[in-house]
Amino acid sequence: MHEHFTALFKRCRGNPILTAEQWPYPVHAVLNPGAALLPDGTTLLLCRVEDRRGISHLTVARSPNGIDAWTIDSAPTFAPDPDHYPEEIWGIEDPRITYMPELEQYAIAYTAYTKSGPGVALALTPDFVDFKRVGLVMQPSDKDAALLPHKVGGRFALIHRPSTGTTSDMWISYSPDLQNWGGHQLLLPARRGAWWDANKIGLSCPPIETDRGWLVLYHGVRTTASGSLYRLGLALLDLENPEKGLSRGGPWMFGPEHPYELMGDVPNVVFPCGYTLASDGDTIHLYYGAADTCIALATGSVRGLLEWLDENGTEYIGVAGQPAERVHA
Ligand code: BMA
Repeated sequence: MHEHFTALFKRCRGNPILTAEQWPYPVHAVLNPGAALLPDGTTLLLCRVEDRRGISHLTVARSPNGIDAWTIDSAPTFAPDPDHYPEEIWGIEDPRITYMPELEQYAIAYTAYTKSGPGVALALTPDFVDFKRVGLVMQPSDKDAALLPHKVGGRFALIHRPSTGTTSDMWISYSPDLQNWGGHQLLLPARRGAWWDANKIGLSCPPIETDRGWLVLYHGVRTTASGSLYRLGLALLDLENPEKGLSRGGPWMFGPEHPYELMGDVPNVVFPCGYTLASDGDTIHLYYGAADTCIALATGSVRGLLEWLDENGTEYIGVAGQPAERVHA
């Protein structure tokens, strides 16, 4: 198992690559960044920044190689606006970025921390300078959302993670206009019992489009006597109909191991919200929050992930919409 960890994703030697100390203004922690590779080759991270009140905003960091030499915006790039969007009263968190060719804009799905708990909000931007909010699209409790880059059956598709109290599973919903959402279907249920991904899972970075299907990295939360363990798993969804699951990994494939992942505000957390794909079409740079304190990078490959899933995946039974109990005992 351990071999697979190191073979699948290789941590950057410079980890953590971004910390609060590097910020141009006083902040408490930087974590859980969304990522985009801009047309000029610049890697852009939209970092969640927690201030010294506990409220989060988003700030852009840019690097020519995606590893170091980061230039960080000198003030919050995208800040909560509770006067106009009351759902952002307690901050905005954990952005996932999807470039939408049809809109010629980047769509950002983020958590709006409302007085009733976390909900999913959307915003659009052509350049990460001007942002236009769509508003709250999924009411609390819901989070861990990303848009697919193309319409499915003529509608936009959003993966998200509503919580029912007893279980937190991944769902997919559809919209003609990004504002009105329906057609809700269970996409990937949390497992049960002793599993590493029992009871609570959520999308990590936006799904990765491959010729074999949508490669989905998700986090599983194991509740223990001394807190939660956040680890990563893999699933593959049909390209044409993402509701159809093709394969799901048994074991987790990446988990907290290094000191910066094991110690911090929330120990034992690796939490990716973004990746970039290199021009070879295969190399993945996965950006993740470590222990809710700093930002780290690990590098993997699409081919490697698919091969791992061939070895470690099980065909997953049925199509979304079935009760979780019947899909995974
Ligand atoms: C989740 C989110 C993430 C966070 C993680 C670990 O529920 O709040 O922002 O990184 O918990 O604390």
